Amino acid sequence: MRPLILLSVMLLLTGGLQGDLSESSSDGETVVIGVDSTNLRFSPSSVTITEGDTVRFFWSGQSLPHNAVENNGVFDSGEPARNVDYSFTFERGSNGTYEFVCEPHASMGMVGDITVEPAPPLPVATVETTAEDTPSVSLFATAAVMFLAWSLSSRRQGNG
Ligand SMILES: [Cu+2]
Repeated sequence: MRPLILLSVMLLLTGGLQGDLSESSSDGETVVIGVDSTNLRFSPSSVTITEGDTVRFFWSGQSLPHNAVENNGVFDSGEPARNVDYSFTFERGSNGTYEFVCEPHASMGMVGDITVEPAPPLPVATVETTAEDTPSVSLFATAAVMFLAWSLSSRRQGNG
C-alpha cells in the first residue's frame, strides 16, 4: 500500500516540475525576419515573441534594397539596403504590438507586425517558478515524500 502512495506522490511532483520546465525556457530567443522570394514581403511578416526576445532583420544579396522601420520609431534598421543584419531586443515591460514597414515598399504591402507577450514572472518570485532549479526542488520533493512515508509508518506503528 505504502509504495503505491509514494509512487503517486512522486508522479504528482515530477509532473508539476515538467510543466514548469517547458514554460521557463524562453530566455532571450532570437526570431529572424527575412524577405521572401517575391522580394516585396517580409518573411515571416507576423511574429509573436516574449519580452526579452530579439527580432533580427536579416537578408543579403537582395535584388531590391529594404529596411524595417517601426511605425512609432521604436526600431529602425536604417537606410534601405540589399544586405541588412539588424537586431532589436524587446525588453521586459515592452509587451504590445509593433507594426513596421519597409519604407520603399510599404505601399506595395511590405509590412509586418510583432506581438510581444509579457514575460513570465521572474524566477525568484515563488517556489513554483523556480522549478527549473531542479536540485532545490527535488530536495524539497524528496523531503516531502520522506516525511509522508515517515508519518504513515509511525502512525501505523502507533496503532499496531
Ligand atoms: Cu522592401
